[in-house]
Amino acid sequence: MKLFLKPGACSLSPHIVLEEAGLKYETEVVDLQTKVTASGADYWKINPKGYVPALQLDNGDVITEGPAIIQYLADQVPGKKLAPANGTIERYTLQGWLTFIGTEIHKTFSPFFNPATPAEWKAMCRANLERRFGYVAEQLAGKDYLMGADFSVADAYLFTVMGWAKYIELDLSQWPALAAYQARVAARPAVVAAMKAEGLL
Ligand SMILES: N[C@@H](CCC(=O)N[C@@H](CS)C(=O)NCC(=O)O)C(=O)O
Repeated sequence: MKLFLKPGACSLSPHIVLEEAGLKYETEVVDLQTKVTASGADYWKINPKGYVPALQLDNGDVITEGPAIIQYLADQVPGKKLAPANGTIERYTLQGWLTFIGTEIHKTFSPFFNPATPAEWKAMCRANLERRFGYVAEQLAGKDYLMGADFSVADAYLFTVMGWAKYIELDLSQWPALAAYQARVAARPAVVAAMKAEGLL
C-alpha cells in the first residue's frame, strides 16, 4: 500500500500508525500547491478532495480521511491493539477522540496556515485551542495515553496536531500533562522512524 503525504502535515498520523503496525508500505509526497505527486501523477485523480492523506491499497482502492485511514490500519493488525475491537464501547470512545481531534483541534489550527485569515478569527481560534488543550490535559491526568495504558491511533493523530502549536507560538508546557505526553509519544521508535522519514528530525 502507498500513503500519499506532505511532510509534517496531518498525514504524519497515518505514517506513524503504519510504523506502529509494522505493515509493508511506501510513501509518495504530494505538492499541495500544484496537486502533482513526486512521481508526476495528478493527485486530483487519486484523491478528488485534493488533500492529504490518502492511502492507496494494493488492489487500487483508495481510502481518504485520516481517522478512517488509521482505523483501517489498526484493524489490519488487531494483535497490536492500536484500536479497541469494533462494536465495543471502547471503540466508540476512540472514535469520539478522533472526531474531537479532527474537528476541535486539527481544523482549528487550519486558519493559521492561511495567509488570508483575519487576525480576529485567529484570536478566536487560539482561544478555542487553549480551551481544547486544557480539556485534553485534564483527560490525560493519571494516564499514559488517551485511551489509558495503551498507545492507540488517537495518540498518533493528537501527537501530529499538537506538533503544530510551535508554529503559532502556543506554549504547550503551560499544561505539564500535555508536555509529558508529547515527550512520551515522541520517544516511541515508530514515531521517531516516521518523523525521520519525513525529514522532521
Ligand atoms: N478531513 C481531512 C482533512 C485533511 C487536511 O486538512 N489535509 C491538509 C494537510 S493537514 C491538506 O492537505 N491541505 C491542502 C488542501 O486542502 O488543499 C482529513 O482528516 O484527512
